[in-house]
Amino acid sequence: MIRKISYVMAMIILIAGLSGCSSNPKSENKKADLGVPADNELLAYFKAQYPDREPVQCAYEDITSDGSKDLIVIFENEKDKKQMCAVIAEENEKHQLTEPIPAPAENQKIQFKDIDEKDELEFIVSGSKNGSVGYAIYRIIDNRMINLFGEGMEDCCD
Ligand SMILES: [Ca+2]
Ligand SMILES: [Ca+2]
Repeated sequence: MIRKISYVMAMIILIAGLSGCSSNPKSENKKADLGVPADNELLAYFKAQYPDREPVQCAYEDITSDGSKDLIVIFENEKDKKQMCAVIAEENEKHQLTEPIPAPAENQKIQFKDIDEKDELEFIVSGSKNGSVGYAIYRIIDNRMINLFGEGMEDCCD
């Protein structure tokens, strides 16, 4: 009798294990690459400050010319609109967040380029919305993300 019960138990465990494997959700892998490791310190800071904002694309580089790397985050806000801001790394984790500005709705890409070959490193944000593409070059000035030059951003941003 005991042997029969343990046999049934073993079968149940085996079946549960198999079905567990086959029904493993594949959506876990669907999440696009953020551009930085999930344990990035500034990304963690951003998420802690704004749990309602879902990062979709990030880039990690020193954009304030002070030797510490900062983080640019394109995210989806509470209203499902894409926005972006920068997390400026400061000592003692007193990081500064720039005011969010509109970001491209789809195919967001962030590239770094020192366009004037001096001072702060500039960055280019590009993307699209319903087939309209746009890009703009930004620089951090007084803790704000300033659009220096661009084309079509109003058509591709949310
Ligand atoms: Ca910096
Ligand atoms: Ca520069």
